[in-house]
Amino acid sequence: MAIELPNARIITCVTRGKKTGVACGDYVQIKLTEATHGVIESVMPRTSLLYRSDAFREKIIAANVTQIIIVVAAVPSFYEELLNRCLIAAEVAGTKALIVLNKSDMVTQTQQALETLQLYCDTGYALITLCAKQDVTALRPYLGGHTSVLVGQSGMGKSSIINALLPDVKIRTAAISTALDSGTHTTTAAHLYHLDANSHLIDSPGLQEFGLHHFDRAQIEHAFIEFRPYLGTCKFNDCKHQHEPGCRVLQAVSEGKINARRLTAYHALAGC
Ligand SMILES: Nc1nc2c(ncn2[C@@H]2O[C@H](COP(=O)(O)OP(=O)(O)O)[C@@H](O)[C@H]2O)c(=O)[nH]1
Ligand SMILES: [Mg+2]
Ligand SMILES: [Zn+2]
Repeated sequence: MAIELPNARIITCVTRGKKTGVACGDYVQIKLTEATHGVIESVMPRTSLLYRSDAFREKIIAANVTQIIIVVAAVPSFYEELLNRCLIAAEVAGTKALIVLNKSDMVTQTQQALETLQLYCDTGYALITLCAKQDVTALRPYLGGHTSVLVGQSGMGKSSIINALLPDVKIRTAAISTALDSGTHTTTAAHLYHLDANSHLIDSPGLQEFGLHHFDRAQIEHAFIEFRPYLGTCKFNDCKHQHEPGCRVLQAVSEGKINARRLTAYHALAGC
C-alpha cells in the first residue's frame, strides 16, 4: 500500500506477515527496505476508527477522521437507511457528520430529496446542497482543520466533489452504468488527499450496505441524538420503545418531539 513519508514522498509498503488492518488515514511506523519500498512495523494509536461489519467480517473504512461527509444525490436515488447507518457510525465514532446533497443541477429531483432530508436538518445535522459539476464553494467552510471521509453509495459524486476541490488531482469518476460493467473508473480503495497542511479528504469506495453488527443496542440508541434526553427515563430499564407502558421515547414521538421515521429506523437497526 502507498505510504506518505513526512517529506511528502510516497513509497510502497507491505505489512509484516499476516498482520493487516492498516487503514487509510492511519499513521504507521515503517522500516525502509529500499529507497521506494518499506515494511509497516506498527500502526500508531488511532483517535477514531470508522468501520462496518456484517455477521462474518469487518471492513475498515478510514482511521483518524474527524468528520464524516455523507454524500447523497437525488439521481440515482439514495437509500435513507444507508444515510441513517452512516449517521449512527459517525456518532459512535465520535466524529462530526455533514450531509451533502449533490447534483443540485437536477432541480426537480433535488427538491424532492430535500423534502426527505428535512428530517435530518430538524434532528440537528448540517446539510448543504451543491453541484460538484459547477460549484463546491458551499463545502469549503466545513473542511478546514478536519480530516474528512466522504462516504455514500456509488454514483453520488464523491470523487467528483474531491476533483472539484482539488482540480490537480483528477480522480477518475464513473457514471453508474459503466461502473456496473467491470468498471475501471469506480473508486476501489480509499485514498487520502491533502487540501492544505491541516485539512485532508479521504475518498472511499461506494457503499451499498453499512453493517453495524459491531454496535450494541445501547450504542445505537445513543447514536439517535434526538432520543438522548429520553433515554433512561422509560418505566422499564430495558425498554425497546415498541409498545411498553411508560415509554418516554414513544411519548416523545406522540408529542412530535421525535419523528416516527427515525423510531422506525431505530427498530430496524437495533433489530427489535
Ligand atoms: N448532473 C450531475 N452529475 C454529477 C454531479 N457530480 C457528479 N456527477 C456524475 O455522477 C456520476 C458519479 O460520480 P462519481 O464522482 O464517480 O461518484 P462516486 O461513485 O460517488 O465517486 C458521474 O457520471 C459524474 O459525472 C453533479 O453535480 N451533477
Ligand atoms: Mg468514487
Ligand atoms: Zn422506551
